[in-house]
Amino acid sequence: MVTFSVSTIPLPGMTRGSAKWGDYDQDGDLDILLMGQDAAGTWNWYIFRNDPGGFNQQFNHIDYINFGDGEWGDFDNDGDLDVILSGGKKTFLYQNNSGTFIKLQSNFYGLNYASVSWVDYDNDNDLDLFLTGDYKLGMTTVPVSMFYRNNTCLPNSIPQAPVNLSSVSQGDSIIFSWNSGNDVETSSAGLYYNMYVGSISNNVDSLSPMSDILSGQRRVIAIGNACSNKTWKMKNASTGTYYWSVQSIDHAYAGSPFAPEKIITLIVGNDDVDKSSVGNELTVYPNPSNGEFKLMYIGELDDVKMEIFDAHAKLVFSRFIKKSSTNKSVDIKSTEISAGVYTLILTTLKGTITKKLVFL
Ligand SMILES: [Ca+2]
Ligand SMILES: [Ca+2]
Ligand SMILES: [Ca+2]
Ligand SMILES: [Ca+2]
Repeated sequence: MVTFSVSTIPLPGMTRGSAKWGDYDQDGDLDILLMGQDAAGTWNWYIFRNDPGGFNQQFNHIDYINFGDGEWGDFDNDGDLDVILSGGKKTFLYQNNSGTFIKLQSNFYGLNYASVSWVDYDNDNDLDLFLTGDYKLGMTTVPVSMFYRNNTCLPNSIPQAPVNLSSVSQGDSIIFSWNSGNDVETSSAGLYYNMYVGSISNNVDSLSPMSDILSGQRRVIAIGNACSNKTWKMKNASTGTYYWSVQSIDHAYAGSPFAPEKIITLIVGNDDVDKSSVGNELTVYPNPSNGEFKLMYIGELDDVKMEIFDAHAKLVFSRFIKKSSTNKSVDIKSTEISAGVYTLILTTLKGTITKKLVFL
């Protein structure tokens, strides 16, 4: 069973609205945009800044906005997060002016029961607006869905990739880290990050970035899966080789290309680890050996990937052994490897087995 702990961080109760995360002050942590109705029945929107020790209220705008939605987005491409709010038959756009929010005149429909989202639907590198909700037309109310194309600013430039990617294994975890990317508009400290991890090159089967990993183009309008962090821990990982990279995301939700892909091999434990029935079917003999040994198997096996790693988890030998129904052993010569204790990993479709291998 998955469990979560309840935090004691104090925040006002809100209803009939929404809560969104964004680093509006570009200091590398996520702040909260909160809108709706508070316990006193007042229709408010707030920003709570993420500070050491808790969240501090920065704004308390009584705009009589309720039954609706709010969202962060850099609509004017100056690199900082602005705010759109809709609800209570109103829609307001606030421009972030060095941390102070200025309400702009706009021609947006005022909606009730509204949903708002930024999206660059015409792919011209600025955020357009999508609004849905109830619109009061005379004596009747009609549901509407509205696109507003952004014509107000210079196009956003996509950020540059993070640099100095590194990773280290720790038990059954891998800790990934990198240094900041860059962007013309959004400060380096304000960028978000978005990772992929795969079991083969250019694959996302362990962690998907929801981006095209070749171009970096985002498939969603959202901050990255690593949020504002420049380090990320993958827990409960299995023995194996992992291919990974990370991209920067700016405040217009544009993704940089991914940094050049990195590789890390994780070996969980030093003792024989049998993760499948294959452990009863594969043995090596002799062990210890002088580098020449036999891989012996019982029954009809699938193809076997054999990898030998040194004490620093560096791959020193690999061989792919094709499926065979006649030979019950395969001679392996790895005599160029110096004496020592190594880890042998055998992978088949049935699973993985890890063995300690000693060369004399
Ligand atoms: Ca922040
Ligand atoms: Ca802005
Ligand atoms: Ca656009
Ligand atoms: Ca940018």
